[in-house]
Amino acid sequence: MTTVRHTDEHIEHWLREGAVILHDFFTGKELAPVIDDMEALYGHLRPTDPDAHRKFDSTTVRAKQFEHTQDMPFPASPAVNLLGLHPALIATARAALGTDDVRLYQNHTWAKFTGQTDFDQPHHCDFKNHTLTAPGEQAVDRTINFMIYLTDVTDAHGAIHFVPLSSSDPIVGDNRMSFASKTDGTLDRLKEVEQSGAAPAGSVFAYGIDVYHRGTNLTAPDGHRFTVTASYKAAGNDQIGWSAWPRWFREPWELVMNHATPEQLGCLGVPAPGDPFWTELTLHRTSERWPKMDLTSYSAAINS
Ligand SMILES: O=C(O)CCC(=O)C(=O)O
Ligand SMILES: [Fe+2]
Repeated sequence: MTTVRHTDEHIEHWLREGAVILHDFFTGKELAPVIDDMEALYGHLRPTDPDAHRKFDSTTVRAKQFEHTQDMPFPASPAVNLLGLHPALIATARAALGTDDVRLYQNHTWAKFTGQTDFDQPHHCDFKNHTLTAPGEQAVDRTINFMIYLTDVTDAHGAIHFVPLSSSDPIVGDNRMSFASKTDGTLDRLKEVEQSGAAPAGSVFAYGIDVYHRGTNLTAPDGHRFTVTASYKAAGNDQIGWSAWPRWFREPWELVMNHATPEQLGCLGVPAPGDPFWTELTLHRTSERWPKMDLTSYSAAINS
């Protein structure tokens, strides 16, 4: 298994266009336990009515779109908890952001079922709930947001639609409203040039918070779309936020803490082996908190 699964062309494309599809990023073997986890988390929520996809309740659309999302840690197996921290994703985030010191600041699972609601969205940029200002211009100020496809995502399975920057710039220019305006024609013009992010399971759609995109509806009868979203920023980029990981301390963090490598934990803000944070006392207190966490490399770095 190689750690680097992106090419220089992928990174150049992402930097230039703000979005790129990475095909065949994860293997079926890697996804299988994650799909089992998703079934355990969401499978029972599948609509039972075979005609459900014809009976949307249009009054509750927006809230219902997000009904089956959860933030890490997920009460399932380590597989789904560690997918967004896969070393190959970390490598792609590092290359895209131009720094080795990256942080995972958002990680959620999302199950969408045909008929659950109408998943159609207007074109928008995600910076609205990732920062209080606007997307930064330098690579290090940007974020890379990975949507990992656990299931085949065709247009009938609600593929994300997006507008590469070279197509949106002539339409919006310097303006970057979170939601494209319906009244001045911007929304329609973006839709005219949008591309589909449809791709098979194992693909990853990588985009930035400055890219116009929208969710689309699932129309395949009995269809479902399972995704994991993992978003990275450069360490020290305090503008960007979503999750404060320790906030949900009652959730099953042992699924992450007992199974993640120091590299993966570093993406959650845990200091690397050799960092002055690690002393005999902090090691002792951490092992008291997480008795099954492997602290060997942290302790070895103190004693070396
Ligand atoms: O799930 C999708 O395809 C896109 C959803 C989206 O863009 C959003 O909720 O911000
Ligand atoms: Fe979005």
